[in-house]
Amino acid sequence: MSGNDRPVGQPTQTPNAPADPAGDAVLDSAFLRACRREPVPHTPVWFMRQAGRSLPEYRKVREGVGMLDSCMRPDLVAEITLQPVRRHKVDAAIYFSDIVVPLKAIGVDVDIKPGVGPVVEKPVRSRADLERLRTLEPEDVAYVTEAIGILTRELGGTPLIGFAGAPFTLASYLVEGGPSKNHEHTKAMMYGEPELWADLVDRLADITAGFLKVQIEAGASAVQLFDSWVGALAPEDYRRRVLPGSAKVFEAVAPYGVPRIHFGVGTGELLSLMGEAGADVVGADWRVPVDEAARRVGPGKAIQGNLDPAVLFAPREAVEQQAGRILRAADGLEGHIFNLGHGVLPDTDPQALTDLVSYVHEHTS
Ligand code: 1CP
Repeated sequence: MSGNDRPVGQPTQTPNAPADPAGDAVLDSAFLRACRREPVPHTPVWFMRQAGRSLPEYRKVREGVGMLDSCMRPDLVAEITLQPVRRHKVDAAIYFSDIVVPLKAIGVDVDIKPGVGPVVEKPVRSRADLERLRTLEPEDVAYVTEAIGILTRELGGTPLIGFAGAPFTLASYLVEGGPSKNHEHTKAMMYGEPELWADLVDRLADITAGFLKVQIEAGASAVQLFDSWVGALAPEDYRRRVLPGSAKVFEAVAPYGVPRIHFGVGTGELLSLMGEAGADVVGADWRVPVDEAARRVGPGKAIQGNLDPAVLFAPREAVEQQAGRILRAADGLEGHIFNLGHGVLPDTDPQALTDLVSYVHEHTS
């Protein structure tokens, strides 16, 4: 916009940089400041899986709409993403989607079955199966670009976190054909056909990087790579067989300069390697205190976490006691983002989440 056609009352800061108050507020938000390990007005809070199952307003708008169908409807995605921001006053929104959306977008026969999770009709077990996984093009997920366009307008100064599943966790669903406790087929491929495994991880890294780039280019201010099930691995296997793929994803999005968060469950022994993969922020579950997590991750990275989501079923005083313990452990850390140690459980009382946000804000400002 040139100086002449600028609407009255919207002065620019400099002739070549039109004022973007919402964009400036996002950059200066407590969440992004904490990711950059800068001083914050209060500890920022958001919750993994904050959009969705625990909210009555979510269940209402999802009535009669399949999970993956809902992810492809920009109006619905925007509404569901905004719901927890309106209700809980969290410091960041997380884009409503699922880790299998990019797989669906490239033609994988995956569906999300209620009460089960992602189910893949024909699991990936051979090289021919791997060849079916093509590269993701931005046109494959045009609805993501459209939804993020709506969201960046509606969110004002609240940052939007984009996300994707990391290669190991995606591979687990693809190879097993659905949720798995022991990841036996996945590990059988990893140890029995190491070249096929390496190629699968590499292909998934490209798909994931492509999906994150679409979200960042559309306006996401940070990204989280969910490697939810990678805690099933020993450090040496993670280093050799998984880290290269996750590192490729982080490297691909590095030029955008947005904070990159890396999270997995049961990853106490992997925290330093997960940081090494290239994240700016490392998420920890509740099994390792945040100060110890920071020590394991090493300097130069912020820490996210880590209240056990089951604690939210205890009375308010007990929740505050446990949250207080985390805030004391985080006192003195260079960057701390308060979160749960894993996603919000479906039967969580939404009021417990709203109260927790106020507690963290009040006790850190
Ligand atoms: O705030 C939000 O809820 C954002 C949306 C979101 C996210 C971040 C959904 C919607 N899924 C995810 C990520 C996701 N999906 C992960 C990584 C995060 C984590 O570890 O929790 C994983 C592992 C999945 C896979 C998945 N999708 C599962 C887990 C199954 C298993 O292996 O045990 C399930 C149940 C789903 C379905 C799903 N995804 C999202 C929702 C709201 C649902 C429930 C289905 C529904 O409401 O119909």
